[in-house]
Amino acid sequence: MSSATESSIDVIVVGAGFGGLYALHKFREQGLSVRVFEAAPEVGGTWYFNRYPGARCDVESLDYCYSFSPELQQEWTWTEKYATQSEILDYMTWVADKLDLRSGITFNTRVVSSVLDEDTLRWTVTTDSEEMVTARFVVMATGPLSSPLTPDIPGLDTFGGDIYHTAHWPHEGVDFTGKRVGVIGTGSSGVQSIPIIAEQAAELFVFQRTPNYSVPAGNRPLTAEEIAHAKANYDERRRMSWRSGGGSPHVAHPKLTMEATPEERHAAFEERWHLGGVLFSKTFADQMINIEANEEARKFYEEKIRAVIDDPEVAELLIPNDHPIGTKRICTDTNYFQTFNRPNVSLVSVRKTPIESIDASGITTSAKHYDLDAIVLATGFDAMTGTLAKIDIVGRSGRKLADDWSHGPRTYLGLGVDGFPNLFLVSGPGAPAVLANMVLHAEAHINWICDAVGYLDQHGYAAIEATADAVDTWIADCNQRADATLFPHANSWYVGANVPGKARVFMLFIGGFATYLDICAEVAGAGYKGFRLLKAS
Ligand code: N01
Repeated sequence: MSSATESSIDVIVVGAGFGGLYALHKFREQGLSVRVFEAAPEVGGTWYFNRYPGARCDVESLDYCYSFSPELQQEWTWTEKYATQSEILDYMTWVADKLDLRSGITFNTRVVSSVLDEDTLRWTVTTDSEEMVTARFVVMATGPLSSPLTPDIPGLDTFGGDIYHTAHWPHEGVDFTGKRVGVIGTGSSGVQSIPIIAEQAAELFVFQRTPNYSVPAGNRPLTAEEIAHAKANYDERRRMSWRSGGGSPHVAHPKLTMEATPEERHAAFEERWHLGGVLFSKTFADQMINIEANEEARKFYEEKIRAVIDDPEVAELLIPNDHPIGTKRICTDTNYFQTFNRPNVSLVSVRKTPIESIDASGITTSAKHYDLDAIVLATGFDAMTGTLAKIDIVGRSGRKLADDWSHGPRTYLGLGVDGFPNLFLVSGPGAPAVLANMVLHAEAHINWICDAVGYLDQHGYAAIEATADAVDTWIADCNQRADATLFPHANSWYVGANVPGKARVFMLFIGGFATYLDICAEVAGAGYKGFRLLKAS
């Protein structure tokens, strides 16, 4: 690599999404030299790439934004209950400009490797533009859902029309007017984009393998009064979010599901239904633990969905029957099920009639051929570990992170890995991550990492490294907590089931956001219990 340039700094951050942007700001405030590498030409991370029609966040906009700066919180005004991708991206670019973050970010640059020098305990990071930078600390803010999956369907590359992936949507948008469109995939991305595509397309064929639970967002513009009230009470809203199970200011019903009367239960489900979206799975505290409780939620759900689908046979296909409700992330939609009442929309169960191949003119299932002008792949991600696996991360004794994780990711607190001193993960496996509000989660992780770095500096240490024992214990704890819930019953991306050959491991800490934060604080307060603190040699 003769053209490589080399320099040396304190911190390298990979990724300029919510985590990376805050890391840059926070490390700078701490007086450290820091650089961010971002593959995209702009900030935003997942919100830069996932701009398919209908893309919105399923966490309320008033909660899905930075809490660290009261000034930012007061100055920005969200327009809708659930923000669109473009509004979130506007917010992130606004924050980047306001905090002068762009000067610290190298865009259009992908990190290809990160290699530890065991003698100096420094990392050398190499990019696809052949730049090499060494740093004391590397922070992987690479995002849990940033490695899109393209299905291995024979003939996909022979298709004569246009192929789009929801996670790589063209920036100029796509006009499907008059087109015959096929959408493969009915997870959150499919569920959000299908209603909008249906409004444009001449004909839309939805190729569904597994039906998903989806709860209407109940999205609407925020009123001036709501915004004023939220801004006046942000401290309390945030306090509740930090102490919650998922990083939002909503608490479960005070009774357990079966302790409530049928009327109380119905009223509680109805209230959550109107709140909209993913939090339906937290109506009652025991809903994800007790199958009887879960079944109550599922029955309520089924009634709601059957009521809006005209054709009972189509309803039968759209209602999941293979996993407890909430054990895969509940989708958040606007008119998803109603879309199947449209005369130009057909549901194709590829469970019943599998896709066999794609040719120049369309998709062939075991039953028939569908002539198409465009195919949309809403086929998801190699979640949690996919992006990290693409970076050649080499720690002690030449050990590669990807090899160490071949039987499932191994971390301590989702923050550190044994054998990889001074390498930090943001919202990585072993943390609540996607089970919580990802903005607050990223803030919590960056705060913890910055405090740890400050502690090392104050006490004359060169490095911090999770011990193998702490990792083993943490993973065992994560597994034990997961096994006590209904989550492992589903073939979800939480367990890697959507990626052929991926180790089946529940990759998240499911004990709740507040509990997790308490554990992280306790670890730090005890002088970084479970980590080795190393002096420079
Ligand atoms: O991906 P998914 P996603 N043939 O993996 C199907 C977040 N998110 O991008 O279930 C046919 O959920 C696959 O079928 P099956 C959110 O956390 C949030 O939609 O494997 N079908 C499934 O239906 C979410 O959970 C928001 O049988 C194939 C679909 O593709 C996560 O991202 C919005 C197939 C993939 O669904 C991932 O969501 C968007 C094949 N060969 C995303 N391969 C919000 O904030 C795959 N499928 C609202």
